[in-house]
Order: sequence, then C-alpha cells, then structure tokens
Amino acid sequence: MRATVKAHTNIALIKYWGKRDEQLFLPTNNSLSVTLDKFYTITTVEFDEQLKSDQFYLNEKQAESEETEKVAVFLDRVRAKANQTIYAKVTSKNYVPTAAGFASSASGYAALAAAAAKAIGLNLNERELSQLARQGSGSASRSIFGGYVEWQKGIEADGSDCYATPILDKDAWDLRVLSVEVTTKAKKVLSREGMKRTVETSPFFAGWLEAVEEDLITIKEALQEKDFTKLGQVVEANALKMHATTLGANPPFMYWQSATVEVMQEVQALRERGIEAYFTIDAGPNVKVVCQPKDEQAVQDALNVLSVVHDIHHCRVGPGIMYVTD
Ligand code: 2P0
Repeated sequence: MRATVKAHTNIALIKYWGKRDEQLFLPTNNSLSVTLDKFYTITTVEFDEQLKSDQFYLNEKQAESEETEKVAVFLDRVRAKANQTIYAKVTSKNYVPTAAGFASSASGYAALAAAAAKAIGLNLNERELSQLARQGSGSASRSIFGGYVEWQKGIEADGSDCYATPILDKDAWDLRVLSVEVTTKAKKVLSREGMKRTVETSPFFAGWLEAVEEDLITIKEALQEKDFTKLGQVVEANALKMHATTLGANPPFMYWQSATVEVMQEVQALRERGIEAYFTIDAGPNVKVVCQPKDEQAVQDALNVLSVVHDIHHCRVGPGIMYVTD
C-alpha cells in the first residue's frame, strides 16, 4: 500500500482566477497552462494499519499541524472513494524554489493525488486523477499532464465535468519560460484569499470573465498555428487583465512591486529592440517571461542587468506525472 509519484509544477498562460464552488474547487473560467520541467515534487504515500492518524513529512521535517490537517482532509477524500479508513504516512520533497513564486501546491497535490490513489488501490485514469488533484488545489488539476494543458471549468454542480485535458504534447512546441525572481518587500495576499475577494467585491470581475473566453480562443489558435506572436500577446494581456481585477476589489490589493514593473517594462523594451518576449505574473511579485529558444540568451542578458533581479531560473516544457519505483 505504498506508491511514489513525481509531478511538475505549471504556469498558467491563461489564468485561473475565481471559484464558483470553494469546497469542490470549481473555477469560474477555463484556464490554460504549460507544465515546466525544472520544478517538481516527489511524494510517497504509505497506508499503514498501525497508524492512529495521518503523518506528513515535508522536505525531511514533520510538517506543521495546519499543513498536515490539509493533507489529512485530502486523504479523507481518497479514503472515502476507496471505502477505507486506514491512515497514511506522506513524505514529500519539493524541488520548487518558493522564493521564485511558484505555487508548490500544483505539483504537490498532483503528486499526492496520484500517489495516494495508487497506494490505496484505486485504479484512476488521468482525468479522474485531475479531478482528485483539483480538490487539493485548483492548479494541481493541470499538473497531472505534461505539455500544454486546459482545465475545463465544467457546468455541473458536483464537478463531474471539471478536469484538465492535454491540448498539445510537450515536444510539439519548444518554448522557454524564464522565472525571474525579484527583490521583495511586502507580504502577499494568498491567491486563495485574493481570488475570493475579487469574485465577491471587484466590479471588474465580470469584465474578466467576458474577456477570458476570447483569450482562450486566441491562445488555442496560437497553439494550433504555433504562432508565437499571437500566443505571447494574449498571454501578457491575460495576465494584465487578471491583475486589473485586484485593483477593483474591496479592500483593493496588488501583487506587483516596483521591481515587478521594472521587469515588465524591460520585457516590453526588449520587444522594441526586436527580441520577442512576453511576461506573465501570478499571485506574487515575480515575473515569468516566455520566449523562443533562439532568444533565451538575449532575454537573460537583458534581465540580468537589472539590479532588482535576484535570480533567473530557466524552464522548458515539462512532462506529466510519473510513477517512481522505490
Ligand atoms: C493559475 N493561480 O492559474 C492562477 C493564476 C494564481 C494566479 O492557481 O485555492 O493555489 O488552491 O485552488 O491553485 C494559484 O492558486 O489556488 C493559481 P487554490 P491555487 O495558476
């Protein structure tokens, strides 16, 4: 009753921003991501009759009780599916630089879902795993798959039609994502809290929902045609629209810092110099820059000059979940 899974993190090119059901993690809109090869989580789940409660070890230390409780709640879903009551020991290692602003929850819950399901003897396909991972963290639904992935919001109240599907294989289009870590000061509003506040209070949220439909059509065309300009333009514009909703929230908030804006402006200046790169930003101050392989070095050189840039991580398109034999 033991299994180990490796899952990679992903970056949304069209953002997940808003839930229609917080318990089931059902989103208000479809999102589209690319899985990244550089950052991942490896998780082992072992169900054991001897245990009196679930145990969670993260990066070789016993996790805090709050995190262990979240994992236990997730395992309750797995146990309910399998008609079991047995507790588990979960050992997880994150190869995700938290300072780089990548949510380890995406790779974390994708790995946990697949390892727990396998260990308890549930024979779930990838679609079912995506639905399960979603109930730990929304973006984890996309990390089951490699390459370019769309998460379908679905319309059913029970989430039965809400899962991710692969759109384009990882080897179909070699794009690069530079994760640009900037100097940070402010505390951030957690994405879960930020999206809730935006849904409930921002008058711009209705505009976001309308715009995202169009952006999804555009990006899927770009992926089909491998049209990088089309892709980059819609990626950057979509991120800006997501962030615009936060300014209308009550109380208002913003994820950008001055360093964030400096990087954004440098990316735009690069384009004026003929180097095609586009940015996207998640619920934090760091910036991810998307470019083609031929321009990766030039983008890196330009960003490295900025004093606000701490570190740059280079990512390629990554694979879906993998079962690891001990
Ligand atoms: C995304 N983000 O599509 C968006 C863009 C942040 C900005 O998914 O509440 O950790 O666990 O479902 O998945 C980060 O939020 O949120 C996120 P929950 P999650 O990647």
